[in-house]
Amino acid sequence: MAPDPALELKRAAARAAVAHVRSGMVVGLGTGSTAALAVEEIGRRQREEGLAIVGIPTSERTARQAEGLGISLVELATHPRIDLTIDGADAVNRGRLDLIKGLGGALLREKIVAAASEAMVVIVDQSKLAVPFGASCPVPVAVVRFGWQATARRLGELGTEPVLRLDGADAPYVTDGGNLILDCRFGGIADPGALGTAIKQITGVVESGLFIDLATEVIVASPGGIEILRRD
Ligand code: A5P
Repeated sequence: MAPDPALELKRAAARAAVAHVRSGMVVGLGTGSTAALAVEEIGRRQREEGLAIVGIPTSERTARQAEGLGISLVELATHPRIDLTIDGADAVNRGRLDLIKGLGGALLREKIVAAASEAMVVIVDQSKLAVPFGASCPVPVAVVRFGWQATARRLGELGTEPVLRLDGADAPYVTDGGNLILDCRFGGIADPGALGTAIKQITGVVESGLFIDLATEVIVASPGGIEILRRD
């Protein structure tokens, strides 16, 4: 089969991210198709270069992939300080490096792992840099099941029409942590930090997919090559 150029670019970005990984590190393992390429590359380096790390997965899906590759997994309880997390994103705010994450449903564990990390390297393709920030995708919000309709109404007061995420069988999508997800479109987001705070203040909200001040580097796979973005 002919190689897919877009996939090869993402693979190159994943390799650039995994180049930051050194033996002895505790590494946060992200979720999504792009993060999976980084996990694959860590597996390759373990096999071919003797890289020795332990990983903390951000989802059950990633845990299964990592285990299949022979990557040792540990828990935050025993390894509360993560050296580096490598993850994907659904949208990136160039300059500030704010992110929207959670279209893959793992935003809560992803944010807990990112917040415990010394550095967070994010891998995306160019489409994730669409402007204005937030116009291209909803902000996923994890909410507790109890009274989710009331939580959705309160979120609506922030100027969005929350949509309950469904799984393939038209039942509510349930996260690894047992929560529901409301996808909230805000259009362009002028002040992501203020919006993230406002969402978080609503009772019933567990976490929002707005990641503020967490990414330290974004590696963009674009047709022109790999572009590295750092915070202004
Ligand atoms: C998972 O919950 C998300 O935050 C992913 O990081 C995000 O959806 C990016 O996924 P892709 O790399 O598959 O686009």
